[in-house]
Amino acid sequence: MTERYMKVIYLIVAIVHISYQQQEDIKPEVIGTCGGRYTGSRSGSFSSPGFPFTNYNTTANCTYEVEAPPGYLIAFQSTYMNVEPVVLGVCFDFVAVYKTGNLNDEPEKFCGSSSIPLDSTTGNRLIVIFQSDLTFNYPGFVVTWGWVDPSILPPVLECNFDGAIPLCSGWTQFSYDLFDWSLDRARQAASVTGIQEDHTTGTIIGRYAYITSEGRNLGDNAILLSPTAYVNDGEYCFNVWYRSTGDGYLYIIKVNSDGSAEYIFSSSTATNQDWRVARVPIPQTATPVQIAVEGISGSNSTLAIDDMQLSKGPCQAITTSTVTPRVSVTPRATTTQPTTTTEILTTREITTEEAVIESTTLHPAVQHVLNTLHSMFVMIVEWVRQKDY
Ligand SMILES: [Ca+2]
Ligand SMILES: [Ca+2]
Repeated sequence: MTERYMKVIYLIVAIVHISYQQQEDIKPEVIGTCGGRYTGSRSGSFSSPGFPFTNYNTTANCTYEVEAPPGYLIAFQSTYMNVEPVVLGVCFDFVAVYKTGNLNDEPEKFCGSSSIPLDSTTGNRLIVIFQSDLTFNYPGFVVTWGWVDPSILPPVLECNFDGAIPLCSGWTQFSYDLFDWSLDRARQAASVTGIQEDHTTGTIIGRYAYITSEGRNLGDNAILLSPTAYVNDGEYCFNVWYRSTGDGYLYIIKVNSDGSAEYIFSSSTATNQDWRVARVPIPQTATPVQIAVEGISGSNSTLAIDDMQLSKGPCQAITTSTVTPRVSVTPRATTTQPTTTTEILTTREITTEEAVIESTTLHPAVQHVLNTLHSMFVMIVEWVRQKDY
């Protein structure tokens, strides 16, 4: 038997195996209906007509509506998806998801076997519309949902942007900066950032946070602020993966409980095709701290971040077979002078030249942001403190 012949046999076996698996796939125990309104229970599922016993019918047009009390959000995802596959970019049968609960907004459409990833509504209402055309009926879909009260979620010190709610509990878009980080799935963000996959999952479904210089002025800043963290029981380490092009900046700032801000990491070197990790030691302190991740727009720049984490213990080096240069970071002027040495590491081989972070010569616009930023932190920390009393 030739190698080529073997390959054909192997392919046939593989295809038969895959078809068998598809026939035998386990369907959730949900009885399908054409539409429905769900208001009374905290969680549930709905499914296409005929499910799980028969394929859905032709010309179905079914509206499913979930409503939670005001202030709640609705987390949802598909737990089964087998609808007529996309042909030449068109979903002839489809599941349309209206995250805003408003039929005037553009829905996200799903068909074939591409599942609806874990997501959440923007308000207390979810609308899903299922439509089939005149031909080719398939088993259908199941969507599972649950109410979320964002006000009672405990703050977390790590964030990969991949939960139902992209910005993790306790993290905030700082109010006194000039714009916000965008939080999108890679498949949406890629058209502006060119970054096709997130760091967490390495897929187009995964989310990351990003800024670009498009429509921004040089030096415009966007800040994500962590929840209050207690680092009084030893040294901690803050990690963030980042990827950048052009002339923007990434800064990591430790905000102390007295309102002072220390710039503890800076990067102005484009990583281009690499996700790189910044690992920044957070020394033990008696009073709580917050970590701010600040992106500054250049004249033509993109900056993405993913997998932020504040964890107990000293910063670990990544074990690689390649050189992992240590780089001293010169903090920006006008701030408290930390004596932190930050390790910039990459998982693939890099030259020392690539990894060197230059002490930054700042554009006047950037300098202006810096000069005002410290007082902004004092303001916000004071505000948070007053709110606590
Ligand atoms: Ca069809
Ligand atoms: Ca992610």
